[in-house]
Amino acid sequence: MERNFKRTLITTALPYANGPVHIGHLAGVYVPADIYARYLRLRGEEVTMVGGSDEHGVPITIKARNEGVTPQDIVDRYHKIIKDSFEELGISFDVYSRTTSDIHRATASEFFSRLHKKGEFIEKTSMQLYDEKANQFLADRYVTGECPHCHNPRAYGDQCEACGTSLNATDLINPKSAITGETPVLRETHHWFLPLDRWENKLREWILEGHKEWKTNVYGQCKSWLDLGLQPRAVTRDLDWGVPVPLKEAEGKVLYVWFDAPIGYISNTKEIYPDSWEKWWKNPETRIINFIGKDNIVFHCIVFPAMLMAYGDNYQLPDNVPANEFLNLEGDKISTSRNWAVWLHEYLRDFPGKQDVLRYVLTANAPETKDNDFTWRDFQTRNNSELVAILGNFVNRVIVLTHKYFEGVVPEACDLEQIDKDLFAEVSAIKEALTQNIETFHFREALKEAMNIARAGNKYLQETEPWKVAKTDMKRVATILNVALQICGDIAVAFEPFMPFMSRRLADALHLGKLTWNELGSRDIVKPGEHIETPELLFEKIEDDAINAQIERLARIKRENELKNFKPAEIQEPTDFETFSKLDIRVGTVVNCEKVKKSKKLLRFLIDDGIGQRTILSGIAEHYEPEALVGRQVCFIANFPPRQMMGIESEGMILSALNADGSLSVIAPTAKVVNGAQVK
Ligand code: B3M
Ligand code: ZN
Repeated sequence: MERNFKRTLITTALPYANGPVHIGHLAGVYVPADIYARYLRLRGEEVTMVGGSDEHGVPITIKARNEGVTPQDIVDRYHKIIKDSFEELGISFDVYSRTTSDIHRATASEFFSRLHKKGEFIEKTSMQLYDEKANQFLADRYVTGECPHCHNPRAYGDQCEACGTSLNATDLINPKSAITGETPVLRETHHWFLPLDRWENKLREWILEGHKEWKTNVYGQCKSWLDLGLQPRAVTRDLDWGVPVPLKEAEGKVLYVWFDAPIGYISNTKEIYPDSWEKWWKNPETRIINFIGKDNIVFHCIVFPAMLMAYGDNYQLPDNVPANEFLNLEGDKISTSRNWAVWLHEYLRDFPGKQDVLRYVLTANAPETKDNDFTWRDFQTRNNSELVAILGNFVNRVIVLTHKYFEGVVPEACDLEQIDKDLFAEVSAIKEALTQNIETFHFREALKEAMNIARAGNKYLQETEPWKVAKTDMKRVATILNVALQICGDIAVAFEPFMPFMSRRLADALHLGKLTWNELGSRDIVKPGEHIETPELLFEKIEDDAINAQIERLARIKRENELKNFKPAEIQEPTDFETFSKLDIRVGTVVNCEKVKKSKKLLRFLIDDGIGQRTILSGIAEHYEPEALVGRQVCFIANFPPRQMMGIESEGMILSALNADGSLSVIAPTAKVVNGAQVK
């Protein structure tokens, strides 16, 4: 493959250290970036992957305030969780740092100073929202209110999540402070703005003319931003958490988090290469790739490039920004605040040793071209019927056969037959497609191709049937198993970027040293004469219990959210006591209760109402076991005319309360009363 660059710098979006990372982050950014980095390393290319935690910004200060701790406490806590869990998942950062590091503060500060000296900012005094009770200016997530575009009542001061529009806090209708809930007032303040409009033509040319090869979602978003026309953007904030603005007249102000965060990519590079970092940033022979999620496109394709151009000094712009769409969870948008997520550190705890399974499923389902859905059932199916049944099964069969016929020693191949040559040809074709897909950031397709190697291997065993040939021709068996073992070697290489743990175990069992992409498809990866270890099974079946526990956890969270977000219905039209008293509500004891045949909802009650017994049907079968209600008192309307349901006459109606999650709970007196007592 021809290269017009010498090295690749891979950057990964810096996750906010206000919570752990979840599968949405992984599928969108870190798993694809890691696949790409590992692939380039297998090719022997010079590559660096940088990452780190984004430790500034309003969400962190809000979280600290809510918990009564300092922002530093918050970022220390989450930085550690994030860093450790990435490491355990095998995300192979060359550096994973943080934006509260000294080197970052110094780098961001210098960046601002130079732009300031060069006259790259404009200064504006404007009216900003101010919380008089908290004594502070409010920007970004410190303000909520109604979106002026779609009228979502819960838009934030930097963005409306319902319609995706980026906002200024002063755009919100009926703004409220997120700190005190008060209505803020307008107060004058002074800020520095980066006039993006100055860079509009250059950005147009660079992206719209120069990067037509970018993913359509990325190109399209850039085009619509550019077509709307760029405006100056404030790069400073009135806040006490962040990188201080390095100007005397800017006391109490910090850099806007989106100004300092992307500079983090530079600081992190400096951290590992204090003396040679510039060759990664200022040398046109270096290619920079930004892995991000779709909500960060504008900052990486418009704002940060404008900052780099304004800085000058030969800073290179990204060569590609393969942003992904979003991953949903069981049909709903992943949300940190609603706890609707599969958290990486919890996954690692609940599924120890199964890093590769998650990496596999997230890649197989990667939201590369559209939003996609993660479900636990799909996770289980992909493990059981792909990893176990296709991949694991093939490798296991080959190794077991090698032990059975050759005491575990790799046999020599004799003359190859057509079927053997066909298999090698097939693997070569797969390698080409696999390589092509990785090179163009189509990792899902790439993974499918890698899986095709295992499929081809299984087919080969089925067709050559070495267990039958063993009765007559051991030389042929030797060849077949030699060939099949080469395919196992191919699997170790091809899957290394996707499932590095499995790959290493397999490579160790086959006595392969350092893997290289070059050997993929060759006929002598696995050397005759080597003794093959029997590895533990590469993958094991995931049982229903483990999956059900996860599904139940999500169901519980959903219920909790419904309760939290419950909004009582509007109060009905006024009525009067006379109308109320026409309803004869009474208490009775349940003498018998059973399900109505052929009905999902109905229970049939026999109620002792003090006068006699009456039958009442009630639609609560989904919420109660009938036996559990026998002997309990309930309230019912006694003077409804009888009515037929499912061929049974119902004489009244049992009263229940409708809960936020749709469940029904029968109404009962708090102490036992006589049957027939009236409810007043
Ligand atoms: N922390 C936003 C995010 O996590 C932001 C990314 C910064 S990348 C320089 O989505
Ligand atoms: Zn909106």
